[in-house]
Amino acid sequence: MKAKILKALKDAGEEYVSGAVLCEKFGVSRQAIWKNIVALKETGYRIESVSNRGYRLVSSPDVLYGPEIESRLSENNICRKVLYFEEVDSTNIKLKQLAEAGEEEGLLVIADQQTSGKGRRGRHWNSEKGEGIYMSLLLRPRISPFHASVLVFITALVAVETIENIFGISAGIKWPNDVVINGKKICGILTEMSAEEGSIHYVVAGIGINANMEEFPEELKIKATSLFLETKKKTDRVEFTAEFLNVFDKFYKKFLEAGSLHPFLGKYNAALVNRGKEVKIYYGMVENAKPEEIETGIANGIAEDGALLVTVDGKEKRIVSGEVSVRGIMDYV
Ligand code: BT5
Repeated sequence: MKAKILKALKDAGEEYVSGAVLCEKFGVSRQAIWKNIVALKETGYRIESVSNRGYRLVSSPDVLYGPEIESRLSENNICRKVLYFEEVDSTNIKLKQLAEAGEEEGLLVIADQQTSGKGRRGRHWNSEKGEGIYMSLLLRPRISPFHASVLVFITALVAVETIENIFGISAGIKWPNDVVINGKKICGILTEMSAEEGSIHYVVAGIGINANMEEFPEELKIKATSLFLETKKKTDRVEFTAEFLNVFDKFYKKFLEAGSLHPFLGKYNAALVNRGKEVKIYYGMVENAKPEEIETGIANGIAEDGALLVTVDGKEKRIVSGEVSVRGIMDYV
């Protein structure tokens, strides 16, 4: 109901919307409308109420408030509910608990801060309070678990498209899961799956976006950037999240319909920052790698299963994500 009322007030812009109109529109009592307005005000929305005229939205807070995000989603969006937390250990952990408890597909957990944000292979994701977007979406696709790993590529493309739609700038992708601008990481993706005997219980798609950070801790400065540092504009995090989910909805449905990554290959390869460039493939840890653990080749793009195709000594090799790390010849990208 809060989402519906917010949407009605937003649609009205500077105009007042009368309580009677809201009652009739949503089939509830004046009392119910009033209660929801009070709750919205407590969350930080400034809503003016004038007798005989009704309600008018004056300003919205910079809070990733669930109903506000829901009010901006396209019809029948795969995301059907947004659960906001001021602080969680990790949105992926939180959502996995909810998925295990039987939550249906389409729940988004979003937080203002993570105390143990997770990267891949036990790495840490820096999650400053109030500045980034940390969210996880619950999916239960009826596809083979072998196919699910490609969701990370689709999610990366969604981030690229959202940045383009909102800021008009082109981000790139560093295979497999990093979205980068000017050689620095702006968004990281961690998809986690629970499956058995050829069927998927669930996939948790976790996305971290560096939105409004003005600086990063020393150890991240050389490889991390934010939308603010790149555009000098503050991101409206609610707007970004809703746009992300609207693009995700389109791409995800297209992927399920096609049953493969095929419709996205061109887009992904066009965004791939290492394409046609020399890369180093690390078969062990990147740090302190022994020479025999490193190969050098030219990255050609990804195949339909998401493998990176790299020409090494004249032969094309398939590099599978999760097994190796790929770096540019000089530095991170
Ligand atoms: C990732 O791992 O890039 C996946 C990050 C996923 C984060 C989201 S936030 C919402 C959801 N809930 C979670 O708990 N996680 C997901 P990986 O490719 O392993 O990269 C991790 C590395 O990136 C770290 O070792 C750092 O070097 C670097 N890093 C950490 N925080 C960063 C940040 N905010 N921006 C850019 N780089 C960062």
